[in-house]
Amino acid sequence: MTSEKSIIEQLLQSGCGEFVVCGGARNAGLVALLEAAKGPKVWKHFEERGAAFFALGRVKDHAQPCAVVTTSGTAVAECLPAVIEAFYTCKPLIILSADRPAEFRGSGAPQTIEQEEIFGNYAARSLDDWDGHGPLHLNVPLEESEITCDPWDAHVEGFLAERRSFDVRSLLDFLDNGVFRGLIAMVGGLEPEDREDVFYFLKDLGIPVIADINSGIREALGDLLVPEIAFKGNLPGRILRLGEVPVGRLWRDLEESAGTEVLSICRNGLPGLARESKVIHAEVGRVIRGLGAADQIGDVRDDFLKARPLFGLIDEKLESLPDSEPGLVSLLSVYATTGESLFIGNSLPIREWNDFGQRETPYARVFANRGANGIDGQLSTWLGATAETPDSWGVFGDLTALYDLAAPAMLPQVEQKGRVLIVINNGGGQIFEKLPRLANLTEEQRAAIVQPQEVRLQSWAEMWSMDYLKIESREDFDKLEAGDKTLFVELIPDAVQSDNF
Ligand SMILES: Cc1ncc(C[n+]2csc(CCOP(=O)(O)OP(=O)(O)O)c2C)c(N)n1
Repeated sequence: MTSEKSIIEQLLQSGCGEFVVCGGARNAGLVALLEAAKGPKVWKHFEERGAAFFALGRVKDHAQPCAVVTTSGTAVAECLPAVIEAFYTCKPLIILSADRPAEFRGSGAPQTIEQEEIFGNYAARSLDDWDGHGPLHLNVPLEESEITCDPWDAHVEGFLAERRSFDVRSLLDFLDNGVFRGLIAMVGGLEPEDREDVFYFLKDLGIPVIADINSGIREALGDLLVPEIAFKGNLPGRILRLGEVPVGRLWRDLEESAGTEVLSICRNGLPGLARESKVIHAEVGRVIRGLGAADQIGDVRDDFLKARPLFGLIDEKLESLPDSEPGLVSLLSVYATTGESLFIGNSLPIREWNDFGQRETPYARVFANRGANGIDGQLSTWLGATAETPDSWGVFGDLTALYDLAAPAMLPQVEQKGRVLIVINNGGGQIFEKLPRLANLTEEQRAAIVQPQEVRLQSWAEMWSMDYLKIESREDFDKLEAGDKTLFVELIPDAVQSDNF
């Protein structure tokens, strides 16, 4: 038991105060010790993939490390998707895996796999090599000795990730000569602590802004906000990207638009484009503070003049097709302002919220999982990120929800008051129906990509003791009322209206 205890103590000293423990014999000593410890918070889950995403959600919530504790074998491998997501979003997710003793390696003995480097370059492999800006994997070979442990006081130290150094010169240059060809900002997902700095910076610059819902500042931007569609085929000379890679189509089109210079300021230091562009690798808020006051640049190409009327056209369309998917998402965006937090799972709902969501009332807290754009583990991440937050709203596509069907197993451990889980059940991966590239495929070929499905999810809601509401039209929203138990809303858009939209 001494090696188990010392490894847990090292994690506590590194600022890890929460653990998600999964069942197994090899890790039973670690689990028993954590259960007996006074101090750390311990969550329990039977399914390691969901557990790792839930732990990632905990990291998102309080910006402190959280560890998943697994047994040996494929249990460790189940954590890979969450580790990858944590890598691209620089989150201190820790995987503590029990392994069989060294002499078992390569033996093919039961539940013995090659665990040591299983996460490749995605995770640091010792506390000494870990800077706190991404995942850490501690793989501990353990004997299966008898377990005895008494209650013990475990002290959790504060967590501090290493500070990155950066140079603001490239940002200064970017905001200086050359802006006469137009400068706009594209704001992707932002960390909560970066939002205020970004908001005031953009106000000072006075430039047009395309902001994703998970930036957390979209609705506060007022007149600076412009719809992405205004720039299709009409790109400015420069784009300043702040935060995570923007979700919309326009960013992808930039790949082919060498005439537009791009500067990204982001935590993971990755350009998000395969073509030439510049990057400042640091926390966005710190870079902006490092710049000091920013001079007004304004709208040098009259983009506001051209872009703003488009909002009016969008609103007219929403009025005329109220039960289309955009119509229902638009109304949902109004109802969701009553929540304490909002999580949007996959690409299409994020794009729809960006384009059609209400633009007046900021949401209290907004989250998404956009590091690797996976549709896996989304519900689990949401539950982790809002485990202690009442009135939490989460919005997901149907395939995204079907991917994480066991996630509600965590509901009894998390805050359920006012919780609203919304699945937009449009019968498969409708994002692919919008890809021009697929327009010439046969029905069968398209079906293999869209994966249409016809399941209704009411019985899933019953299985996990959630309340259930089906919304098929604007009027059905009158019945939407959150209670003490999680409310599951199955939102089924009118397919014909959606097509017309
Ligand atoms: C793990 C994973 N597998 C596959 C994909 C590719 N993918 C992106 S969106 C999508 C469809 C999502 O469908 P749904 O959740 O129903 O949302 P919709 O597009 O209909 O809003 C798929 C399969 C992915 N991003 N992640």
